[in-house]
Amino acid sequence: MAEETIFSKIIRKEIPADIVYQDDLVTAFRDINPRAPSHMLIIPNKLIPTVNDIEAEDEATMGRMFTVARKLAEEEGIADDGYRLIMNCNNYGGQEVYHIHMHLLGGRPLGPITVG
Ligand code: DGP
Repeated sequence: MAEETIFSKIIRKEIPADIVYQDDLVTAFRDINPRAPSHMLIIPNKLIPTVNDIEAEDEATMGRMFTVARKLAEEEGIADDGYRLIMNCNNYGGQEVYHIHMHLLGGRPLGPITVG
C-alpha cells in the first residue's frame, strides 16, 4: 500500500488549498509555488504514486485529467494562447510529491522545454 502524501489531505479537504475543480475521479487546485501566472495541479482522487504505477483500470481517470485540463484552460482564459501540461516521474523526472499530478501552466510564453 503506497504512503499517502499531502495531496490526499487536500482531496479530503483536511488542509486548505485553492481547489478549482473536484469530481468523483479527480481534483484540481492551484500550485502553492506557481511557476507561471496560471499554475494548477490536476490529480487523481485515487493514490497512484508515479506514472509507473498507472494500471489499465486507471484509463478513465487519466482521460478525465485531460478533459479537466482542457476545461480549466478555457476557464482560465489561456486556451487560445496555449499552455503546457507536465507530469514528472520519479527522481530523474524531478517528482517531489508521490501522488501523480499533471501540471497545467500558462498565462505567459513558456518557451522551449528546459531540463535542469
Ligand atoms: P513535482 O515536482 O512534479 O512533484 O511537483 C509538486 C508540486 O506540488 C510543486 O510544484 C509544489 C506543489 N505542492 C507541494 N505541496 C503542496 C501543497 O501543500 N499545496 C499545494 N497547493 N501545492 C503543493
